[in-house]
Amino acid sequence: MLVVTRYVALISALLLFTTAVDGALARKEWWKTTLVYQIWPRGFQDSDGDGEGDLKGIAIRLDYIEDLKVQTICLSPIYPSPLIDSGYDISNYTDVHPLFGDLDDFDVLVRESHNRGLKVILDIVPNHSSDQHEWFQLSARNVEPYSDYYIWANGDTDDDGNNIPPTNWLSTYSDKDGSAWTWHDGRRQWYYHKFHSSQPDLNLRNERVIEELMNIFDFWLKRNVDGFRINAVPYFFEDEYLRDEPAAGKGAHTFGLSESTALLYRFREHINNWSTNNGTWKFLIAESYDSDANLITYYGNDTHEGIAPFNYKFITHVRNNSDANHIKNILDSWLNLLPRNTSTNWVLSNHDNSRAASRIGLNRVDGLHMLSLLLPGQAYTYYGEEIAMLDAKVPWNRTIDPMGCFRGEKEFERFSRDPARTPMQWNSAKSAGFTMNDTTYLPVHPNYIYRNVEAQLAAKRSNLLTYKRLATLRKLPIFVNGDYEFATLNNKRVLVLKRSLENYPAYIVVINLGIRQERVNLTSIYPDLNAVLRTVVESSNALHVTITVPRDNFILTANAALVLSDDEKKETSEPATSSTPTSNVSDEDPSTIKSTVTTEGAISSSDDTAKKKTSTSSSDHVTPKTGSGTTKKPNDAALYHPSVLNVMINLAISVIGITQILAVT
Ligand SMILES: *[C@@H]1O[C@H](CO)[C@@H](O)[C@H](O)[C@H]1NC(C)=O
Ligand SMILES: *[C@@H]1O[C@H](CO)[C@@H](O)[C@H](O)[C@H]1NC(C)=O
Ligand SMILES: *[C@@H]1O[C@H](CO)[C@@H](O)[C@H](O)[C@H]1NC(C)=O
Ligand SMILES: *[C@@H]1O[C@H](CO)[C@@H](O)[C@H](O)[C@H]1NC(C)=O
Ligand SMILES: *[C@@H]1O[C@H](CO)[C@@H](O)[C@H](O)[C@H]1NC(C)=O
Ligand SMILES: *[C@@H]1O[C@H](CO)[C@@H](O)[C@H](O)[C@H]1NC(C)=O
Ligand SMILES: *[C@@H]1O[C@H](CO)[C@@H](O)[C@H](O)[C@H]1NC(C)=O
Ligand SMILES: *[C@@H]1O[C@H](CO)[C@@H](O)[C@H](O)[C@H]1NC(C)=O
Ligand SMILES: *[C@@H]1O[C@H](CO)[C@@H](O)[C@H](O)[C@H]1NC(C)=O
Ligand SMILES: *[C@@H]1O[C@H](CO)[C@@H](O)[C@H](O)[C@H]1NC(C)=O
Ligand SMILES: CC(=O)N[C@H]1CO[C@H](CO)[C@@H](O)[C@@H]1O
Ligand SMILES: [Ca+2]
Ligand SMILES: [Ca+2]
Repeated sequence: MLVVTRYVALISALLLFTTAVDGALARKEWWKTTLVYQIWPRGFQDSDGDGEGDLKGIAIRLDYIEDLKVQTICLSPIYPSPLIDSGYDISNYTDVHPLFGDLDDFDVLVRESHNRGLKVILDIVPNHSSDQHEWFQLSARNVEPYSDYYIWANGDTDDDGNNIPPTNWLSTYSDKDGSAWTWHDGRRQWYYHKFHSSQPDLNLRNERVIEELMNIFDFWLKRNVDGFRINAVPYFFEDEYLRDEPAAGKGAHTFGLSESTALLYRFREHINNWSTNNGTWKFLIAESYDSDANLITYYGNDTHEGIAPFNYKFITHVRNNSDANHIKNILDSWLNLLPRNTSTNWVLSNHDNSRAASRIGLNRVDGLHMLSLLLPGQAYTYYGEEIAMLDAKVPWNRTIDPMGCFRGEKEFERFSRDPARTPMQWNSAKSAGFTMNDTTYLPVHPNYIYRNVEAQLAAKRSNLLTYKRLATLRKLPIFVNGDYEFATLNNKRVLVLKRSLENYPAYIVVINLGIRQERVNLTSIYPDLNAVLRTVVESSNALHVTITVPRDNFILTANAALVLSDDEKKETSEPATSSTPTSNVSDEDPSTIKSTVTTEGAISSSDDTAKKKTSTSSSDHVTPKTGSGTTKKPNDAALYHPSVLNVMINLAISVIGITQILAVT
């Protein structure tokens, strides 16, 4: 097994495209390493008791958001909408949905956020509007200048004289045979909609439409928003000549066209102009699940600055059975693709996908946060991820997501995104503290009784407390500007991330991705570290944690993870401190139970740990950095004199991988 430890340096003082236009003005790229909290407005906090979240509710929770140490909030759509696609069907881009409040509420939210040093960014949907938008209503009646605002076409007739759609293009929201074209009786033409039939695609080849979009940016920039998330980029353009796709639904003529990238460059230029004129720098990010090659073009070319794409590798490539090598390779290969002087971002989950705790494993959430928050670049947290909220079971008769509704009662569960959009779990009171109402817009996950913010703040260890420590830690210069390096140990079961910066002690993240305990020896990969490392942050599934660990011998139980620092003086080997917080085993994740069974009783104290060590060497597989074969260690404990063993007992760390520590009161 050959382990290649790549060493890629990211340049810290990033001055992108410093052109003559903005050369005089120092660009403040505050967003480069910002920690963004994505809020789903309907599900976050209700302020008026109607069972739906709103802007005043978000404002009420700003203390919490500030305390999380996040720096930016990103709001999913807040605009007027028939809410067929939860607000991604916009009927007016320059107003607020009455359900969420009004523009005054928005201004208050922005002001109060700014008072706390929080930035606010909005989700903009340039690909399509709602069919309730005035533009579409006028377009459907052929009123100028709107007649060409959408994608209209005549289509054909079949042998029986029925109208048939102009092309074989398919819609995402329909069943598998669903055409992306809908016949409009009024205009007697077909209109194109990649998503729901109530979401007609805008004609982005029409310069007036582009102008409208630029005006929309300006409208919100004037209201002091700090930037935008540009939604659904690869769907912007379709084949101008309306040609059939060779394979229907594969997107050859409807997905990832280079014109979509070129439009991003225009958005960037427009907003840079605004920034230059107003002396304030804005944040832009592009949402896309396109190919790596296309995503890289979003960053820009030699003449045009672009808009960084979301890095969705954790969502698209990491699963509950991903081992350390897999994750290392996925992350390394993405990082190695990045153009010079650019940075990336890390996203574990969002409103379109199963929640990280359900998709990758409840017990792995803290380890994943150690990666996403401590890797270079921006990090994104989807509301509730910080308490490891799980997908909820939403019954058919409560399902509202069109992707679920379209599939029918038998299949909806495989497609509906509602399970990841349920109300935030604040406390154990009625409706999880989300609302005073017994009825909520989607059902509350029944585990809110113990999985909630209040309980996790009160607990000795919790996902939330671990998250907050990581969010604080990531502001250190080493995480902002340092180099990074991945390694794997113990036959791919342990993933290691090292961050380093000249004149700073290194930080090492060690994650056990396996379901059994691992004895870790970092010496083979990092022989130059101090013999004793300081424990900086531990995952919440830790029961017993010591202040320091020996570099060459510590134990991580199933799915446990640690952030270690090399700043410990060699002589100050603190005695082990043990703690036994109240704990319980959750019954909600099968993998949890499995790992509990694996380690239960095996390690309940440091003594047991050491005994375990003397009795087994089975987990002691270390892959040396330069070696070409797995070195199986001899039964090392036998090599130690009893007094040496005692010292090791004191230093040994045993992180018990039972489950989350829950304060059930
Ligand atoms: C509670 O929520 C339901 C459903 O959203 C709504 O019909 C009802 O009016 C709400 N109750 C109050 C007091 O607002
Ligand atoms: C959007 O709403 C604002 C405020 O109500 C209104 O002035 C504007 O005309 C609306 N725009 C469209 C396109 O409907
Ligand atoms: C960069 O992309 C834009 C938009 O596609 C294009 O007009 C321009 O020629 C490209 N520049 C270079 C150097 O390729
Ligand atoms: C940005 O400003 C420059 C210089 O004033 C101008 O030439 C260019 O057209 C502007 N671009 C956009 C997209 O508004
Ligand atoms: C910012 O600059 C734009 C031009 O790019 C201008 O239209 C706008 O009014 C300016 N906004 C403020 C608040 O000065
Ligand atoms: C990258 O950034 C460095 C340091 O800011 C600068 O010297 C270099 O010219 C930049 N390279 C490119 C390709 O922009
Ligand atoms: C949904 O169906 C369940 C039975 O499966 C029923 O108990 C419940 O009342 C229904 N809810 C609504 C809102 O119709
Ligand atoms: C740790 O690994 C190093 C280098 O591979 C080895 O020399 C040392 O004996 C190991 N220590 C333990 C306690 O296994
Ligand atoms: C753990 O949960 C069980 C029921 O699930 C309960 O009976 C027991 O008292 C709990 N233990 C602790 C320590 O909270
Ligand atoms: C992993 O996920 C798959 C579905 O993707 C599921 O069937 C399986 O039970 C999960 N395994 C564990 C251990 O959670
Ligand atoms: C990640 C994201 O924003 N996805 C959105 C793309 O656009 C569709 C259609 O509006 C939405 O449903 C998705 O949520
Ligand atoms: Ca409300
Ligand atoms: Ca489109």
